[in-house]
Amino acid sequence: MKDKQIEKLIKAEEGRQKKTISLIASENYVSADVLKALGSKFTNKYSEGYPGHRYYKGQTFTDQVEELCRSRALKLFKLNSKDWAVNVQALSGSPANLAVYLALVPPGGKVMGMSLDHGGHLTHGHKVSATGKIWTQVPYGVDKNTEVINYDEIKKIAVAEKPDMIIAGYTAYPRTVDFKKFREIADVVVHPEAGRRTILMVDMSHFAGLVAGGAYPSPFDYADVVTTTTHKTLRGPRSALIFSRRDKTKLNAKGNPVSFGDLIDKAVFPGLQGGPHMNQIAAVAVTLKEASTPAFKKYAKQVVKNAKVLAEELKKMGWKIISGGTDSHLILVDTGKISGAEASDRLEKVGIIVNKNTIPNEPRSPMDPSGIRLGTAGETTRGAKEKDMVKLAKRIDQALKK
Ligand code: DSN
Repeated sequence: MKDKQIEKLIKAEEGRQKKTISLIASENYVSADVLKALGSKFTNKYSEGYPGHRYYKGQTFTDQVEELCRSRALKLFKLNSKDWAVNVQALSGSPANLAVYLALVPPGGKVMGMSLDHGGHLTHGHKVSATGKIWTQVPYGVDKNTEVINYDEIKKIAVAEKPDMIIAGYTAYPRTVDFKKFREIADVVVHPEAGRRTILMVDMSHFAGLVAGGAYPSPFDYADVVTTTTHKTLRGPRSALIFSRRDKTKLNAKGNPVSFGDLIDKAVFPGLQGGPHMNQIAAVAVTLKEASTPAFKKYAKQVVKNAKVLAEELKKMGWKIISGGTDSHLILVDTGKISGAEASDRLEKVGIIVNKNTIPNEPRSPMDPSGIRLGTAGETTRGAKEKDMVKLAKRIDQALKK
């Protein structure tokens, strides 16, 4: 590289990644092919619009890349293009969620999402996010005693509040989600004025790779809309996908039905974004092909096995694991006498990178919370197995107890 300052920083970051263990649940290590696509000359191209309907000329290959990305996305999750639409242009998870609400929920409408301290995401209607300013969050949480989702409680809130949309799928919830129960809850809430029931959106950003690999329940049989980032368990570049059922429609100003997919496409572009990042879309396409291999299935299963062992080992050492364990790649640890901030500092000093995290009914603040979140997606990519998790638990315990 001619720019020696940036070259030096890239090398330094490569060295940092090599020398440390990342247990950040939303991180992973992409393949050389994904990096190659990201660094490709598709970055030079402006492609506002969608395949076949662009504003600038020169789109022969961008159209092919975007079509391939869409068809691979549908195929990976066993979806039929007659029944499902997919948008691959959202730049990342937050704009993807924002686009869905812009498309489907009127300003001021209610989005029912899990509160931040219980494991929900900022874009599930938290007040500091645009999603909590434009729309009204109806928060729900986990059960006080079991720390898992209590579907009866959620139903009660939904019936009382009549949200326009219910969001399932979280950022710091380690357990599986019963999407069928969420569907039943959404179906109970009727909006006669709109001629439909409450929309069910699943944000599967954290566990998309596990769904692809058959290691976590799929939301597609029950959700109307599914959003996901592509860089967590799915192991791709930073980007997002938005899936929507073609038979779901909303009436436009003239009273004609418009499909969710068309409304979402319009909300992404021109509603929120300009030109899509075609190099990113090419890299997502590479990711989706990689995730459809038998090796990826094995990987996804190993991610969950590793997380279960790590959680069990930490439990044996006396650490309180929120909800008592995990069914996914993610573990939430109550760090007890020390704060999550102190715990993450101590772990960084011994080369283990984690994030501080709120725990359900957080008594402290998000900047200085009571827990840490651990994830096994990255280390499993690097080949870690159960025995490595036993060793890792010991290192974590030593750093936190000293
Ligand atoms: N920052 C991501 C995570 O860590 O879960 C979500 O936006």
